[in-house]
Amino acid sequence: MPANLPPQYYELEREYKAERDPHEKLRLAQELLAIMPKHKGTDKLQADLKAKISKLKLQVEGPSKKTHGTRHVDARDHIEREGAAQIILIGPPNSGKSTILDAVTGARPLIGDYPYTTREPMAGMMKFESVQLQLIDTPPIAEDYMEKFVPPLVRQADLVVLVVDIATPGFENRIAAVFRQLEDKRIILTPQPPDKVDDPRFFHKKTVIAAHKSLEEGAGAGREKLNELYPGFTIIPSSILDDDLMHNFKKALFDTLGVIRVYTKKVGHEADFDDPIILPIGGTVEDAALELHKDFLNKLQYAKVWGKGKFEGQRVKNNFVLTDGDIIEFHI
Ligand SMILES: Nc1nc2c(ncn2[C@@H]2O[C@H](COP(=O)(O)OP(=O)(O)OP(=O)(O)O)[C@@H](O)[C@H]2O)c(=O)[nH]1
Ligand SMILES: [Mg+2]
Repeated sequence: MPANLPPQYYELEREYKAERDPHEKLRLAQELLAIMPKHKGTDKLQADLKAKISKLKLQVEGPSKKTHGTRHVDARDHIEREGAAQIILIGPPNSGKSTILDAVTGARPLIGDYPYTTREPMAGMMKFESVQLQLIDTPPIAEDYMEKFVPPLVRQADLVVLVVDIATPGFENRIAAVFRQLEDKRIILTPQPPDKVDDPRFFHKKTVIAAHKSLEEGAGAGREKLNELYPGFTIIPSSILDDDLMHNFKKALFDTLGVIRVYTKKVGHEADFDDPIILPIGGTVEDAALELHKDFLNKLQYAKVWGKGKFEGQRVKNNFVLTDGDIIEFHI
């Protein structure tokens, strides 16, 4: 099976190969692993890379680490993905990023009515219906300030949420600073990454904008301005003052990810609605089988599917396209 690696992978790999400093090389290897698509075609590549990472770790964290002048590896520039997707909250100071993490996950970040409260990244899990999504809160980005570990975290995430306080005047400049800072690090925040990238040195990151504090005075005008300035972007209103709005916010994030939930069912049993298989939109029976286990597909005789607009228990081929909420029964 072909590896189908994105162009950014090759660019990062080039940097990795040219790098001589083991600390930096380790960081790049971890980043390569994080952005590598995980499927059967990349199994060997993943294994090779993991072996290299172990070696580099030994080199970096072994006896040599006591040598004077060696740089410390920054563990903050990589957070292991958990759940169906990794979503990163970024934005200007005091916009409400930590408050959102606090409101929708079990994580308890520091919240302050002053800028630069958050100094370290923090992850939390957000449950939307049957799906667990990982959210990462980050320190702010401003004209003259961005922590070094923020760009690598942005590159690894599946989705960026740019949190903007639309009730406080002057947010246009504060958002522009976020775009600019990341562009300086060759990251383009975009509503929809292009299929074909002209310059592979640039990462295009799928981004939505959270129009936060949207129940405050002046937020209406702010929202209009935001629509005008960023017409192509999905803009999601949010405010921690309204539970319904936060529910819609979660749903909008899930919808933006473009994934479907497929529930499995054993022959003669009810479907398991607690732990769905998560697939991209357009995912097939074959993809679902591969998600379960890579050997599973070889053993698969046929599958039956239940779902909206289908015959109940319809017997389907491996290339059958599944839709959100389908139930699948594998026969091996
Ligand atoms: N009115 C209102 N205030 C909010 C809302 N969300 C957050 N706040 C307040 O905004 C202030 C900043 O919130 P934080 O969550 O600390 O903001 P942050 O973006 O994490 O800030 P930094 O860590 O400095 O980047 C706090 O006083 C919050 O109580 C909201 O929806 N409505
Ligand atoms: Mg914060």
